Amino acid sequence: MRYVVAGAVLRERGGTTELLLAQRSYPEAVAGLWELPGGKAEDGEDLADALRRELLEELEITVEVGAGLAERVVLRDDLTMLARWARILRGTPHAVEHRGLRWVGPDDLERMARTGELVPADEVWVPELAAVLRDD
Ligand code: 523
Repeated sequence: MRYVVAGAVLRERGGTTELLLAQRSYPEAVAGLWELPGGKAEDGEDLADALRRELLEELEITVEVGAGLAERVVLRDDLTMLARWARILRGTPHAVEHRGLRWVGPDDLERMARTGELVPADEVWVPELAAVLRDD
């Protein structure tokens, strides 16, 4: 089994918590839609290491990787996607491979899910993400 690991990157802003979303630039089917940034782990690569590597490559940030979100998504027979909470230790996110980046609160996130602006596979995380964004 191969894994795609995505990061739920949070920041504190004026007493509210925000989540980083990244807009995919490829493939055609999902270009323009927003996702939790991440990518495929190499065979045998520790999943936290894989997420740190992907976010450094894609966003030029160094993150601390935390616990996993509850839901996992089967993308294909041989490919499962999961997400981990993450916090920026160094750097400001830049869209190296993405079309754009944005920070959202729970209302924005839920609205984007309703209007089909998220990568479909990522919709499974919206309830847990929104709950944490509201609680924090
Ligand atoms: N997803 C997805 N949501 C999400 C990510 C990071 C990835 O649905 N938040 C899917 C999209 C692709 C697969 O996972 O089907 C691999 O993601 P990708 O392309 O971001 O990972 P890479 O860059 O490691 O893989 P390659 O493009 O194959 O190099």
